[in-house]
Amino acid sequence: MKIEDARVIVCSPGRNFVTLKIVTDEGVTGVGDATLNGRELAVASYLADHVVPALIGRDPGRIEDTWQYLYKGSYWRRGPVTMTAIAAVDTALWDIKGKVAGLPVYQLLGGRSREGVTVYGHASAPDTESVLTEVARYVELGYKAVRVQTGVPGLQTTYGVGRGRMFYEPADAAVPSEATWSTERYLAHTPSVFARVRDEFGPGLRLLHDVHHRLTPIEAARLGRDLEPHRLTWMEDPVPAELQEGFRLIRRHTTTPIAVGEVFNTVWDCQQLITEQLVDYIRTTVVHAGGISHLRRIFDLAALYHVRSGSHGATDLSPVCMAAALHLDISIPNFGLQEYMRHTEETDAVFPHSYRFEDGYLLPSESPGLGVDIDEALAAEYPYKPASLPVNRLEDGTMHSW
Ligand code: KDG
Ligand code: MG
Repeated sequence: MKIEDARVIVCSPGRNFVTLKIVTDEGVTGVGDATLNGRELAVASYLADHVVPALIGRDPGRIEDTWQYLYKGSYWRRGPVTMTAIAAVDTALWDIKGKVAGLPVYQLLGGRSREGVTVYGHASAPDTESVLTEVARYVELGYKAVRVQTGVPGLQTTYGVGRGRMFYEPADAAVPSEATWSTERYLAHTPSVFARVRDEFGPGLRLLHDVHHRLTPIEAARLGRDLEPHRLTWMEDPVPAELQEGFRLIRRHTTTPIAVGEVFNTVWDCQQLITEQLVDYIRTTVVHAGGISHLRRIFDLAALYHVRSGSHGATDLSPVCMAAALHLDISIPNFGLQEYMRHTEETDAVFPHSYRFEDGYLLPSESPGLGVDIDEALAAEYPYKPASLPVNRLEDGTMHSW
């Protein structure tokens, strides 16, 4: 079998997505997500201009060899654009391998290690009282874990607070919109939200919170300590993680578990965090960390150090990524949680899939391969729309991490 064609499909059904579809000479096809929020066209060009020509004529069964060819062969290693492009190829080749074998991909990864993939949803609202209604909505749907984000008094907008129920989309303008941030206001407010939510919903519900890279290590240590009585499952991205040793300082002061990794691309980005046990959950994803092959390597390293998976699953990761993530999640021994933000109806229509939500779990498809596809004719009805993630400034105008 040989790769005969590979198409890069850019579309915007509800938001922008980049998808790679690989076609073999025997008519078997595979799909991979290549979406990098706000930088979609860079990956589309990387694939179309530099990767696709080298794929034609290759054996689609050689997944590892193709991964190494694209990683070592580019000379310029790592980075989100390169690793997202490699991820798309890797994911599509696993899809093809599953279809050729007549098995869902999780069977090729060792089979089930659990009955379902526990997911967490996003409850967000402008204030504490209204977020209680949103948490209740998820509990009613059967969710066992809920991420809680609220507005911060004195700030007009805050990361993670959606405009509509059960939907959140931060990439909102061609040129980045600007938000204002105050660490002081945030730290004064957030512990009281979790006190109220824990009080209302009791000890059984798993609660999570995303700090979105906005604190310094000592500020994060203080937040972690203030949140300890409310028993969070994790505090996510407390600080920007380029300085991995900075997590030692957070660890010294708090037992609130830490989850990091949605912006990481390789095992090298999380090596110190994992091997020094500075985090509890590693949140790298199929689409941004080199596909199923490389993400499994990261999770295997994590398993040696009692670190569990907690893959990113926001709406900018397409149903193709979610389908792939579920095959990995169900098979690995050290699964923790999977983020699950529901896609819009338009997105779901363009990416027909057979994974399903049931009582707080997502269940991977039983179809051969990944169990997801792209309807190319429908995708063509939703052309790309420039959209960037916002930027963030402190109240005095200083640029800050968003
Ligand atoms: O593209 C960026 C979003 O996916 C990110 O802001 C969402 O932090 C996020 C999360 O945890 O889902
Ligand atoms: Mg996050």
